[in-house]
Amino acid sequence: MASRFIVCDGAELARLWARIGASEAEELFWVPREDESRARPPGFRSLQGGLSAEAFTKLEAKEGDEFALVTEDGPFARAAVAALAEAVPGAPILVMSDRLEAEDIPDHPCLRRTGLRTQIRDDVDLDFAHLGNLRRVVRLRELLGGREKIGILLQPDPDPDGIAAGYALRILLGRKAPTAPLISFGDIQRPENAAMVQALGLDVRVIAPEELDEFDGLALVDVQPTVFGDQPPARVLSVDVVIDHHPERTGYDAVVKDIRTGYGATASIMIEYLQAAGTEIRAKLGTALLYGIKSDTQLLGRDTSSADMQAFATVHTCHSPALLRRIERPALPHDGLRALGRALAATSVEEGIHLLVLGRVREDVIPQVADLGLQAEGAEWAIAAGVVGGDLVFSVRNVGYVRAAGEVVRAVVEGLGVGGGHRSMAKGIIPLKAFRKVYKRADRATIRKALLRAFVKAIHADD
Ligand SMILES: [Mn+2]
Repeated sequence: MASRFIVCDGAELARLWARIGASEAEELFWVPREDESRARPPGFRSLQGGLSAEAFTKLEAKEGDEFALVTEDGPFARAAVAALAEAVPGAPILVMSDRLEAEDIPDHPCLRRTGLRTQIRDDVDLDFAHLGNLRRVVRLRELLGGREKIGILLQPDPDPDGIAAGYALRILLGRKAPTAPLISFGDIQRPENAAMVQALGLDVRVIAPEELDEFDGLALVDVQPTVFGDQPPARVLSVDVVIDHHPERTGYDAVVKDIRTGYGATASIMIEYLQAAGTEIRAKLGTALLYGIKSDTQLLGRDTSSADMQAFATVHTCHSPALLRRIERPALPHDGLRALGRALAATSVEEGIHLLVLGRVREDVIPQVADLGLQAEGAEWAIAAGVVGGDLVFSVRNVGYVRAAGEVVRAVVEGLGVGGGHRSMAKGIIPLKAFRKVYKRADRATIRKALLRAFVKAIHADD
């Protein structure tokens, strides 16, 4: 267990600290002022030898321990930071003061300033959490700073959370795409996600495992090495960095590992890093991160922690609503709109189901039409279907208090194709070949009839 060492300047500040409510994991020290040597505040030990490197060395701090300096005095802060930096190089320091400014405090790689008299216990814990994030950022920058080319590896078929978190890591490292590209073993499949990278002007490069040799640094974001099949490439089993929120896996080595399974999104971890490092979050990055959290947590619903809420609130203040709209509502091609017009002309809601059959369309039109379809009066279910390549593809939405969409779609495609999803959103794909085998033809009228019947049956399966 890591310890926190609190060093207070004089009895008055020590008593103030005691009022804030010291926690048990903290070791409390005070440095008496000239006339105070007898007034030891209860619970505090005096720092033997004053503000010297020897005094701090005697505390025997371990890797991961943290320090807080509680003072309003410039010379005290300077002496303490210098002595600490000498005794425990790189140890994280929180300077708590209402009077000291940045220029009162010497440069230190892992130091954070915060207020004092306005603090309550929760603030202090939050400040230490920020300090812990800063320590990780310092470590990441130390580790990767000198590398020529760092691969930021995402899961195959990268999702918005992975893309946003990878992009955030690149910004955090002060890099650009050529020296820290986003890479993946498999291309982006979902049209919504392709729309995201396009709107953001990002690029995810698909590489073969052999191509990892061109990188002298490797960071995995939103994924862990053993996800890449039973026998992942040797290069990914020993990596520099893993930052993820999925259940922790074993069987690999990472120099820096930060896995927070309680978080709904890796983007939330990255937002904490950016904040702790004081890195400006510009609109493009803010929008990517906001969309990453939103999509991984289904707008702060599923698997959301208070950390995700905080992170979401942080990026909400710096995102671009226009850019977010472009990601969530990508431009519809005109022939897609005409197909929608034809489908709407014959619209009808039967047994709460609003089914729109579009004919041949670009794939990203289909989910957008399904969203729109649910707005029809009386609709509990909306299904948008279209032909993409050699497949019949359909997106499904429901109002949320009916049978789960994913379950229904799995029942509909059983024996014909693939499909799945969540409570209120799902997607299915049936190869036209398989469809024709059963229904003889695959014209719009046949598709409409077949899907409607299959959905009515699946929705009312247990009634
Ligand atoms: Mn994720």
